[in-house]
Amino acid sequence: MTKYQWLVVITLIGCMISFASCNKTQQVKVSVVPDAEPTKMVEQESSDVIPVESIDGTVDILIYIGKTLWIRPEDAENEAEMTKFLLESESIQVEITKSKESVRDWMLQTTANGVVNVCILYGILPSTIYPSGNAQPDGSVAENWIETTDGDTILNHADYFGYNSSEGKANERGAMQNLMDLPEIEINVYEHNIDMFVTVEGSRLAPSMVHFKSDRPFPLDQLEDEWFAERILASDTGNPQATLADPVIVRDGDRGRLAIVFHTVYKNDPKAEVAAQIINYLLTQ
Ligand SMILES: [Ca+2]
Ligand SMILES: [Ca+2]
Ligand SMILES: [Ca+2]
Repeated sequence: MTKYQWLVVITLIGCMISFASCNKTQQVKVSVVPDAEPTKMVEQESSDVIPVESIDGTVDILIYIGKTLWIRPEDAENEAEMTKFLLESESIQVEITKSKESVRDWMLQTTANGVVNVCILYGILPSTIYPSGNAQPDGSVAENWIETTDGDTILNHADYFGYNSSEGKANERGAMQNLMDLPEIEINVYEHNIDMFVTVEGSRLAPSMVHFKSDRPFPLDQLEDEWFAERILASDTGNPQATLADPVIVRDGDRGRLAIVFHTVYKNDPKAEVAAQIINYLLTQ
């Protein structure tokens, strides 16, 4: 064969190989998840939840119930369903997930997207957004999420925000300290049943608020730098001049927020109603 013929043969073989391998990947994709990225498919298969979830940046509110503490999983699921129902009646897009990977993917898509997003947790911080044992004190997915002027908000129910991770080592006090960049801030873990009296603002903003006993109220007197209490719904005094508050929305200047809502041990608080009322407030700011 001439040099030219050899070239043609080699090119033809090359085309056949690339065509065959291309077909092969496409077949695999179609048989599992039609429009997912290959890397995503692997994660979804290894996850213990629903194989396909339609959670993307168009979802306003994401509720994570994969693991919970100080609230039974079935109770968290009921509260989550009720929260979703209440918000959807206001045309707010809400999804519930048990997948910590979905929480991470959604956070990455909703970081600095110009919209207020809220992530609801029940006493467990997914390790996908804040690596367990405080392995990433700065720059975690969750920290980046609350550092933009979107005003994105992590709303935590039940156990101490961030104290426990979805797996691996507990974060204890470190998570809240690192996420807020306030190295000293801590919630008193030795006291329980602290009376929280509804403030005027609390009953206006969340009509479902009633007097209750908090187990981990937020220490208002430890806020520093640009962090401030944006809304105090209940406090140890019943007015905004207080040292402890729950529920409370705290905000980092004009950036993101944390909302502590019923930090209580296995108590039947109106979590869903108050969360929905707070979110209605946040989304109209
Ligand atoms: Ca956002
Ligand atoms: Ca940090
Ligand atoms: Ca920071």
